[in-house]
Amino acid sequence: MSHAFTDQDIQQLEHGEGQRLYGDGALVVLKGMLEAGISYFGGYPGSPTSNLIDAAADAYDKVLKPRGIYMESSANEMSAAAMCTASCYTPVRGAVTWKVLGNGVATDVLDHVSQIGVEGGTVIVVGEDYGVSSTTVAQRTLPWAMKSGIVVIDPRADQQLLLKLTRESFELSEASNTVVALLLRPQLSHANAEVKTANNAPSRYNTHDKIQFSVAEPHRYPLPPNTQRQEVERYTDRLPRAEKYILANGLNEKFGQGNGKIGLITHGTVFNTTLRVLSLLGLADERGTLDPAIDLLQLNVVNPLCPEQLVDFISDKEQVLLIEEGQPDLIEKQLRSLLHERDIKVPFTGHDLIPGVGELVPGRLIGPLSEFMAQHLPERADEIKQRAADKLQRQQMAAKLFPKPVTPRPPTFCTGCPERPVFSQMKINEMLTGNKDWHATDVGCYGMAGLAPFNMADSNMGMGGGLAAATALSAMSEQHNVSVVGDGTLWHSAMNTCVVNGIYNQQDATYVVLDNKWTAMTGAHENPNSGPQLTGEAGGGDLNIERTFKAMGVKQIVKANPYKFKDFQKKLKQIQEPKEPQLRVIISEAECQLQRQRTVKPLRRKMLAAGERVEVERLGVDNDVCVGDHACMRVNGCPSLTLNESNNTLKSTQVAAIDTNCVGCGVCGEIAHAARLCPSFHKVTVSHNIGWYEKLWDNLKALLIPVGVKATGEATEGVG
Ligand SMILES: Cc1ncc(C[n+]2csc(CCOP(=O)(O)OP(=O)(O)O)c2C)c(N)n1
Ligand code: SF4
Ligand code: SF4
Repeated sequence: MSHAFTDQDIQQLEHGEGQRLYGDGALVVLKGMLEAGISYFGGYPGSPTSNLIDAAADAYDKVLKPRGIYMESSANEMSAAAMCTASCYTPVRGAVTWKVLGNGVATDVLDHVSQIGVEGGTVIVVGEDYGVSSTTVAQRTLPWAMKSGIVVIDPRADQQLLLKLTRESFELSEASNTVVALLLRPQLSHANAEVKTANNAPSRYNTHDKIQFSVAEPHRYPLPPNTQRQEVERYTDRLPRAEKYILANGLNEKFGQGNGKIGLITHGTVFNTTLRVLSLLGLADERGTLDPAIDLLQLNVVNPLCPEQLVDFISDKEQVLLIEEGQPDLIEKQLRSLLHERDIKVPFTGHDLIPGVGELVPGRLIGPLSEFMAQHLPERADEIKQRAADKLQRQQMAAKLFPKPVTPRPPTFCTGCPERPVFSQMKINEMLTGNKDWHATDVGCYGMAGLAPFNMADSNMGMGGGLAAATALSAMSEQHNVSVVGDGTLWHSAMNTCVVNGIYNQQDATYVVLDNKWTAMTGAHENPNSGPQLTGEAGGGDLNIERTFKAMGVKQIVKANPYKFKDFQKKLKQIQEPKEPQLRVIISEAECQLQRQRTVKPLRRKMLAAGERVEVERLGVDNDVCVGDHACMRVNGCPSLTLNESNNTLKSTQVAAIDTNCVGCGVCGEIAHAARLCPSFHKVTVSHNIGWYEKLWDNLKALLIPVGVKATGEATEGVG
């Protein structure tokens, strides 16, 4: 694993009452869990909560394991959700984590946990990414949680409050026997701050102090007639108890002097955006003190809402504005219906003014908020409008300072990535044969094949659903089906959803398994294919992909090295040759380059420091030979393969060049060769700490051919 946290970071998790911890939202949440006395933790990685799994894994040996906290590298979100069963039947506290998309994967199991109810505090830390900085589908956790009767905590961006609400979420869960989802948005997860800590609490039971005997009560078994009774209990008893706890413990917060005529209602990190905009409009100071005309109710809990608190806040106002982010607008619908039921006549504004779709960043909020404030604070209207206009003007001025728009930087494969050549191969095949295959991708780095320069992924339908997304299509289309999956996704769910489904239904397809040994896109996490677990402990069993396919009855299966172009292309071609309809598998085996470099580079530094000989390979482009048609880039896209001015002033375009980040994977040279493009690529071996004899020989050569020798004593050698 990429080990994101230092020993000093982790050591702070032991801090007690009144001490300080400096760290990101993930570290703060982990500290909150320890202060709450959890007995188990698990989950599945995904941004923006991958760092929580990293923090727990990095803390495992020193903090979690000695306390007897069970930590699991869950196979997927459903496995993580199932682990929460421990809290249904015993008073142990536990937490799991996944990103918002994982809600869907966990649902079936979690619906059972939620319906039965929990004895011990049960918290899911959901990576909420409504602004979709790193997610394929824009969605909120709220609608999902509401249908499953789950409490949702949506904290404003304040790490101290996050620490408190993490602890409180376990209390709230126990007070209401309800599962709690704690939303961790990127604004909190990836922001660093200092917090004051409290003592860690011992867990009730753990791997050292084991539960002697536990037996589930029959009435808590989820089958009719218990099902109906549990449903009644959930909505008439448990959630109302949650509501009482929220009120009694002040989980929602009021800001302002309490007698303002304008009431604003915010939730989550929308609070911080609103305060920023109010301060730009001159209606709040930098520290968040509001203009006396304004009161604000911040909903840190968005399900359930507390009607009495809302009515109390709204009733004495002249105007109320709800600033709710995203769809469906469930807070607004509930509030409007509450005002209607109670016959409250206070004018209420919501998505009729505030943008209803998309993240509410300050630039999108300043227009509607200034309009609202200018209308309802007429004596300040000119100043408010002027401030909003000034802000807009400053933005336009800043934009004009750039002679050209900033170059877009769409996501792309890393330098030397082993997945890129697979798509280069497919692209070249298509160019050579004129046949366009149907490519269903799955969820992982390879999903970027849908972007430039490949533009060749046809579908991307959710984790583990890739090949299955192409069953009907492969049966009904003349096109070949060549679909891809990563080892992480294969073990997450595709082995069942796609492979079992495909074999059973005689799907005619070629399945390319990108075996890079890691769940790479989340920041390199272990999966059953990596061997060890996230914690570094050994994984049980030998989950070998090739043997598993064979055992499942796949007859055509072959392994290939994606960097060996000719061999890979031959095998890919062979396996696609028409035979009876069946699932054919090609395993592209090469480690994630980013992760490989994390091992290689420190090792190389160590060898250099010890004076040992080190050879580093790189590719280069001959500036004089390159004609500048950029064809090599169109089927590659390696960030190290870039552009340079030509030495020849007669050439009308820039020529290709390779920067010093090149890891020498050789792919661009192979592409140039495979696509019969040009002979301008050459491989260079940079040798460090060479011996005296070699140095002498090189110097002699340099006298004859004055290129290739560096004054530092490093020798370079062209190898064709
Ligand atoms: C349901 C769900 N859970 C988690 C994620 C987060 N996620 C995005 S890419 C990815 C890694 C996939 O790993 P793998 O298939 O091995 O592909 P690689 O990134 O290694 O190429 C994960 C877990 C997600 N998008 N959806
Ligand atoms: S993280 Fe690894 S698998 Fe993903 S693009 Fe980078 S090198 Fe390729
Ligand atoms: S050899 Fe080419 S494709 Fe490989 S890392 Fe270097 S520039 Fe990129």
